[in-house]
Amino acid sequence: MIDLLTANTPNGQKISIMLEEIGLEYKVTKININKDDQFNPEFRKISPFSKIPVIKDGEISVFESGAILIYLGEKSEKFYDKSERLTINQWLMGQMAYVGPMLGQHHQFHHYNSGKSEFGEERYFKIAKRIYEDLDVRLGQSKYLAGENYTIADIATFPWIARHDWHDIGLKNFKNLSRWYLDISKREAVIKGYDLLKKGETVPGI
Ligand SMILES: N[C@@H](CCC(=O)N[C@@H](CS)C(=O)NCC(=O)O)C(=O)O
Repeated sequence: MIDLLTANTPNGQKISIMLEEIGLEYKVTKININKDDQFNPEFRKISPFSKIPVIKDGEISVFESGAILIYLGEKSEKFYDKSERLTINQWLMGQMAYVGPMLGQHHQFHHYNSGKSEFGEERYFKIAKRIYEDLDVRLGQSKYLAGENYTIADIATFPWIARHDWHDIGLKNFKNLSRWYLDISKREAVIKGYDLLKKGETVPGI
């Protein structure tokens, strides 16, 4: 049984979606990041940057959502096909290093703290729009980010685009990205994994 230590954020949802997709038994341990649970010394032993998500699999613990997706992809031999790894890794790293962090800043300036910094709002709005445009171009060339198959790169990216209401970029104007989003949002594992805290959270439509 895998223990998923997490919160209901996009980075947390990546892992619950993956666990639902591969059908491994898991339990969720909620880390309340609004109440500083992440700084608990016990948690810091397995999460050196004091961040969710983390998984414990017996004696093994893994932090960083990209590393967790790779670990689970290798373990289950699902959504991380050996022959496609070079391409999957590029889209996964792009999500980890660019798409997630930039959209995360856009959430901070545009959604949570609008009116506090014109520079921050403009900068991250522009970057978020570029991300939508670039993903739309890619998804005009292939069905999923890493090619014709649904992979951990899609699982990593989906929960970030699911916050599209906060982004105000207009997801429905991006034909290929919308097609990809709607396709993934219908998956049973995605619907279940999205509601990881069992609070009735539903995947947003467009
Ligand atoms: N690169 C990390 C980012 C994780 C991350 O930013 N987690 C946030 C929630 S989405 C967190 O734990 N924040 C609490 C804090 O920074 O104190 C990953 O993908 O796992």
